[in-house]
Amino acid sequence: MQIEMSRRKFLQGTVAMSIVGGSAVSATNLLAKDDKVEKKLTFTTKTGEAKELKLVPTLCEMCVNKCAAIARMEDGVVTKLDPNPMFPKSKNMLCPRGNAGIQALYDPDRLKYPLVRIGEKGDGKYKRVTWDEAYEAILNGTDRFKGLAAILEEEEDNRSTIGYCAGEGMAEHTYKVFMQDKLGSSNFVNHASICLQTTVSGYALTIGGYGQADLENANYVIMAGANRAEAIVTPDTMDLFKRTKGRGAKLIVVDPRFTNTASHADKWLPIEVGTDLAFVLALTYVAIEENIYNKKFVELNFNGFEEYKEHILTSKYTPEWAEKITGIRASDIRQVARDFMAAAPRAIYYQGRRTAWSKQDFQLRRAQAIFSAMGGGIDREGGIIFGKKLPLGKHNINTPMYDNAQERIDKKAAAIIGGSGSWIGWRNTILEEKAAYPVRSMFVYKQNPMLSIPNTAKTKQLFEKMDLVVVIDTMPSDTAMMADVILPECTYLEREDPVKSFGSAQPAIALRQKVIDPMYDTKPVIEIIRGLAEKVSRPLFEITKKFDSEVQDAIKERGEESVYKEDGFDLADAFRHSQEEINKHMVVEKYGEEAYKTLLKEGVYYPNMDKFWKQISNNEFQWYPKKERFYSVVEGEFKSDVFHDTCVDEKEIAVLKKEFKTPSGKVECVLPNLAKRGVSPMPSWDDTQFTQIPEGKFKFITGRHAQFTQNSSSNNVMLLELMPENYLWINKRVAESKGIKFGDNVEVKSKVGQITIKAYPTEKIGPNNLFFIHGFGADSDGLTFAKGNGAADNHIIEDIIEPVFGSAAMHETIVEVRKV
Ligand SMILES: Nc1nc2c(c(=O)[nH]1)N[C@H]1C(S)=C(S)[C@@H](COP(=O)(O)OP(=O)(O)OC[C@H]3O[C@@H](n4cnc5c(=O)[nH]c(N)nc54)[C@H](O)[C@@H]3O)O[C@H]1N2
Ligand SMILES: Nc1nc2c(c(=O)[nH]1)N[C@H]1C(S)=C(S)[C@@H](COP(=O)(O)OP(=O)(O)OC[C@H]3O[C@@H](n4cnc5c(=O)[nH]c(N)nc54)[C@H](O)[C@@H]3O)O[C@H]1N2
Ligand code: SF4
Ligand SMILES: [Mo]
Repeated sequence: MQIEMSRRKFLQGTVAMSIVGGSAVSATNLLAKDDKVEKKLTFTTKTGEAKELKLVPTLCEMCVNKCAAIARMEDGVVTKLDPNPMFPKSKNMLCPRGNAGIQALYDPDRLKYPLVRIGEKGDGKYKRVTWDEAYEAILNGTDRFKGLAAILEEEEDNRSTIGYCAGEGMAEHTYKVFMQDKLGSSNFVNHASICLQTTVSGYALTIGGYGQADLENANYVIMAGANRAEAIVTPDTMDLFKRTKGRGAKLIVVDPRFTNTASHADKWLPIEVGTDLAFVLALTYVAIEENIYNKKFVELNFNGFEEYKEHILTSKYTPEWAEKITGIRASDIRQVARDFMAAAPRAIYYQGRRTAWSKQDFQLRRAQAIFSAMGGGIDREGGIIFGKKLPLGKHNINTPMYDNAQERIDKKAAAIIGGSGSWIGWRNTILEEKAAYPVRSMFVYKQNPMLSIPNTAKTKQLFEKMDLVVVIDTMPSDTAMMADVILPECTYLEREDPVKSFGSAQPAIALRQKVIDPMYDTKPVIEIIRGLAEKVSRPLFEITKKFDSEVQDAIKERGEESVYKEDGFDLADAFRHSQEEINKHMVVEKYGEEAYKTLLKEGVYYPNMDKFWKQISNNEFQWYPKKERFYSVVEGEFKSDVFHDTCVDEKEIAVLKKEFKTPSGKVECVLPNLAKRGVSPMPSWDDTQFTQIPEGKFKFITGRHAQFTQNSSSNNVMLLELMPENYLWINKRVAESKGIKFGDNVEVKSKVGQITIKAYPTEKIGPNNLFFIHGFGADSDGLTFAKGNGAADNHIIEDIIEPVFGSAAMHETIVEVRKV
């Protein structure tokens, strides 16, 4: 109650007021006061009355989309964020979270200084230290924990003993360069295996790339389990609703919940959770049986279609068969298949985004890709397109070789483990002591695994087991509370990040520039790493010298200094240049000085922007004239070599395609190499991989809300005012039968945990499922506004993995519910 009141008071003022309010209401042991900052906090201003006004183009980092924004600075305070109309990806849009990005900067609970643990792990007791003291603690430990030097000495220079993870972000690569290329660890996990690994890989192996759904030009869209109205993805969200509003495109939504996207659809098909594969196989059956697919396109572009056709027909994947599994009427399935093919090639089975659903997810994505391609809507207007990516200049790195570093530990966790691994498989391999060697340290950058990986109890155990945990974050997250050393990064508005090229039919380069100097004692990750590299480089090289016979031989031949410098063991050499210098070099090398100037001024650059870009009406723009866009075919063969902004490492996809020998330019119906790994070479339904729901229980599902980003924005008071906590969606009749009313406290329990949450009885979910929004229920004492709001789903979601890529299967957990 206390918090509720202060929250309201907090929001009464202007943005600048909220800075003042923020300092008044925050008081935890993490939030020691800083005199210099206090002076800044007494500053008040109102938009429009400032002496000095500065507009700085930047890129939003409130979620993965990276919309272009313009920050308004008034007398040194960021007072507003507006959309930047120059960027074709975000199309002059900033969502509510983008607007509230200002509060990421002025959040009173922000991490302000480097901190070193002085209490027990998890109890939140930290000491403020200087950056050098923090680096010293990482290198040599304290009386509470071990440092890198001792760990690497004991592990005889096996660099892979230092595990590391990262959330999606523009500087993820910089961090990876340090941890992997320079420090030498192979043990990396990131968001792919808890997000989009199955769909990106499924599409890459089937049609050559994940591509982009050209929703702006499609006439028929099947959106199954993708919630574009609430889980915002640019430009898809804007393109889709621009078309569906004017009824220019027909939208079919398949989702066990009546989402806001479903409310904009022509048809909502509620589906039994985990059965989409049966739905798609039946759509394929209808298209084949009724001979309504695009034969010319299939003939030109498919490999193995006859075999697939045979497989679909002999397996009898009929709509009647699928009805029993999916709960969707056979007549609806027939209608959707017919309408889809009638609208094709301007018809798309949307690829999906967070596809960490069920054990059959990879085959589902393959089946979707094949069905979509059967309409011919690949690499042409209104289909799935590959477009173009504008190249950037190169920035070379001198990478050392460590003879004793071993390969990653989770290779056996699933059939195909790529460079970003299986988060759950990796964690469980360590906990079950199945790894070939111990992983003893964990570096965490911009990720909150305590709340984002299924089965929080196990993630906690992982951090407890580690000798050294280092967390680089902007907020005292639940994960930061498990750290030995916390390194505070400044927020995105306080730094320039690596320049980025965004591929699409309308490609562009965009730059996140620094809007305001870093507040408190925070810095960008590149500077954090530079300092750490300078500190640890020599002492860790001493350990390599001791255990690495290759290095010993090289030293005998060429002398120590030559090996240290020339072979890349100087870990700081990759970070000598500032981010600004690197960005300038990467743009100027390819496009010249003028292009770089345009990029600084507008935040966006693409060739011919000055000629192509036009404002058409108040909120309508042209980025590229239609004939200048990059669609590569109208008829004939397609090219699928171009990668998209999928936040999965492009190199990894290239390795995958090579490994599975998918000749570029063909739709691959059959992948014989999959069989060698025990995976079906063609999409087929496997009953044994389907989780039945026992009587009286429910299958739990998870998902997003338009105003929050995963676990990133849970302390943002601007957003919390819109929705302070999450509620359990429970079918109205089920709730009635259990005597559960709106707002009642209920307990939801699974095999791995239990949570308490308030109930929201609704018709928008069927009787077999329960749902609540992901991203609530934080437990960190440092988060004044987020702590204890609603419940965290990963406390109850089981750590079940999808067997092909080791992705999380987040919708396979059986739960029970009772009123408490
Ligand atoms: N506002 C907002 N926007 C975001 C994000 C955010 O956190 N907040 N996050 C970004 C990120 S990282 C991602 S990956 C994307 C996620 O984008 P989406 O994948 O579109 O969104 P989700 O809400 O995670 O899940 C989609 C839907 O799957 C449904 N579903 C569950 N089980 C099944 C099933 O078996 N079959 C079918 N057909 N549907 C099922 C759920 O009810 C849910 O509505 O959003 C991005 N955009
Ligand atoms: N149950 C369930 N689990 C899920 C999902 C779900 O829907 N349900 N969604 C899944 C999906 S799609 C994804 S992508 C993942 C996302 O999971 P994560 O990759 O863990 O991402 P977030 O939860 O957004 O947490 C990001 C962390 O980075 C910090 N941060 C934000 N900005 C910065 C910055 O500029 N610098 C630094 N250093 N830190 C910063 C935030 O404070 C936060 O602690 O979660 C997955 N897990
Ligand atoms: S969708 Fe919203 S939160 Fe995500 S980058 Fe764009 S404005 Fe920011
Ligand atoms: Mo995601």
